[in-house]
Amino acid sequence: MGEKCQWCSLMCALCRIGCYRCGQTLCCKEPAAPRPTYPVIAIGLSQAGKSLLCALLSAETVTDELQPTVGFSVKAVQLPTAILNVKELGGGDNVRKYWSHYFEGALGVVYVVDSSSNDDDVDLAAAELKEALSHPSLETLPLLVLANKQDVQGARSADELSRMMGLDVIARNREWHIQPCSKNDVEAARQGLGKLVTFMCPEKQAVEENRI
Ligand SMILES: Nc1nc2c(ncn2[C@@H]2O[C@H](COP(=O)(O)OP(=O)(O)OP(=O)(O)O)[C@@H](O)[C@H]2O)c(=O)[nH]1
Ligand SMILES: [Mg+2]
Repeated sequence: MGEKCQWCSLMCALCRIGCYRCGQTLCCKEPAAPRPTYPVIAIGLSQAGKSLLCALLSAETVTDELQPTVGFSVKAVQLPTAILNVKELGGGDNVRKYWSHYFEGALGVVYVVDSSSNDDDVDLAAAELKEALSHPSLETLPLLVLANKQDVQGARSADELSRMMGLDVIARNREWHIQPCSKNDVEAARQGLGKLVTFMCPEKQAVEENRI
């Protein structure tokens, strides 16, 4: 073997050792800590956009026209520091009276409102939220209100919706946040859910603020 070839073989061997060591270092890295899972319920009047948001947040492709939810549907939403098992309850006039059957075990409440709906529907949405939050299973749980359908012309801002619904009164004695979002801005909804996580687990607050 010529002197050059011997030199090449030596270099290759050194490279292989280097790669092996790198690999070892990578392998020896601590595995990422498992993320906690929180069960939350998502409620709101029919057509507020709960199913679409839940599908988009759980990275599902939505191809067909959505049907009103009958009973409930559960989707896992991945966040940087937690996984939310979101149980969406159908919001139709005939099914809202059954909401309370599904409240037990929830650690947080997501309330979706169609920000483009008329005054009467906003009032109805506020009344239904007030009633739901008075249930013993939800009495102290943190609340995220998603002011959805911000893409619709004339949609109310989150502040306006909050004032109209009287959220500061309805949600007093609990931590709450209102987040504008739409099917075109699902990341905003994801940020809102991140905030809800910080309410459910305050020590996550610092981490979440840096990572979401
Ligand atoms: N323009 C617009 N339309 C939306 C948005 N979100 C949902 N929609 C539409 O609103 C309709 C109702 O959406 P759903 O997600 O089925 O509403 P829901 O709250 O789950 O309704 P129920 O299951 O009956 O309680 C569908 O036609 C959606 O495509 C949005 O952000 N903007
Ligand atoms: Mg639905």
